[in-house]
Amino acid sequence: MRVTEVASIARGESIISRCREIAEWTDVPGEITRTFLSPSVRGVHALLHDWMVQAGITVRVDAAGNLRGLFAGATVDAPVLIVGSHLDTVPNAGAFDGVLGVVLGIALVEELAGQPLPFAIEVVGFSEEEGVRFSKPFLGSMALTGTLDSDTLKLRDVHGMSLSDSIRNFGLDPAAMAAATILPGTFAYLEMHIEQGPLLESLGRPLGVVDAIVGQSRLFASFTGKANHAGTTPMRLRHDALAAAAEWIVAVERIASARDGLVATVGNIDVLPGAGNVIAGDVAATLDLRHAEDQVRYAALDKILLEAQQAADRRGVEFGWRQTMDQDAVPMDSGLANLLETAVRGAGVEPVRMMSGAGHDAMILAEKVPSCMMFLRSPGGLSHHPAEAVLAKDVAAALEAGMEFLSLLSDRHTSTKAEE
Ligand code: HGY
Ligand code: MN
Ligand code: MN
Repeated sequence: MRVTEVASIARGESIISRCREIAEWTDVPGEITRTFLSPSVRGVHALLHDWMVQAGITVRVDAAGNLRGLFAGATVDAPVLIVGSHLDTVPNAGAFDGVLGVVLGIALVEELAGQPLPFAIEVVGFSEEEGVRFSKPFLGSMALTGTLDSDTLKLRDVHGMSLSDSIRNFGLDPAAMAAATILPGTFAYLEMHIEQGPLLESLGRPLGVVDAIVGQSRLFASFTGKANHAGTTPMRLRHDALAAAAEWIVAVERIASARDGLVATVGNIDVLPGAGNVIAGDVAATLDLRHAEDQVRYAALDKILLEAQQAADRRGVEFGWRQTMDQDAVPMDSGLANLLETAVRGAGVEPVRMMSGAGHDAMILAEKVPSCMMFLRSPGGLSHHPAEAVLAKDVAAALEAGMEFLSLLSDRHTSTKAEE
């Protein structure tokens, strides 16, 4: 079912302009920042709702704030393919991380022009993947897998509001979380997402097919020393929390640089009291550690924690840490990945089979639903940055590959039915 000429560059541009229209909804004027069920999400939901309804999709918002659009299959008992990604962003983000996968999902349904397939398509815009507001990622997709539990609902944001109250504030009912799980008959999940890295561009290729998503460890580290006067305290009498943290951060970089495929980031640091003429008494820092092999990541984490303890001990500073994420590497469904590879080739593009260094909702959905991911080239390898981009010709190719994928899935369903 090759898309007619519509999957042209113009079609790619129309999808890009929709992503940019969504980007105008932000919590922070002048940049793109949208966190879990923040006021700007209402505007995003309204835009997507209208586009979905025009495409013949029925729309609801579930108890976790996920936008759930269902395009019915040919029969009432038709199985369900989910096509989706997330609608939240990191602070000062680009316009395509997450959003592109939802807009492309709607575009696939639009290409069907009302013609039902042997399966329904549920286009999902997840409410929270980045983990910014409650320091816990994947809240939206966890609702679909039934793992958004009561403890998680008690998490509080920096203003002290609980996750459950933020849901109520948005006009939703956290008690209805059970109705947010995946629909009966859901047989596969497809996420189309920008690569957010340099590989596809370095190979001159527009589309990739993901084999696995790397594992992640995220934690908060704390260094507790003794604030004191910067002018009167001799160096040998100091308990400088920031000096301890600084030595640790350089050690984190050294440990990660020494192992292929290992990445470690201290992305945020808070220093108290934070005055130039006061020795830092307290430092809180984040750590994000990733690798495709879990044992490598675990071993690196042990080394990194030992380095922190030693840097603190050398200064009479206390070190503590609180893990917020321990997500093992997640392989994508090989059958779907192979089908997706065939679909990309059917769209006239030679696909690249690759790992994902970025986390995605697919790693949560994969616990319950065979999942696959298609990557689009990231110009400059840039993401989590306002200059994040995507090429219209690559979006057109992704749409055409997505249509090929639907066609291959339809053929598979039709032949399975015939055998029954
Ligand atoms: O951090 C990540 O890997 C993803 O962009 N949330
Ligand atoms: Mn992201
Ligand atoms: Mn993302």
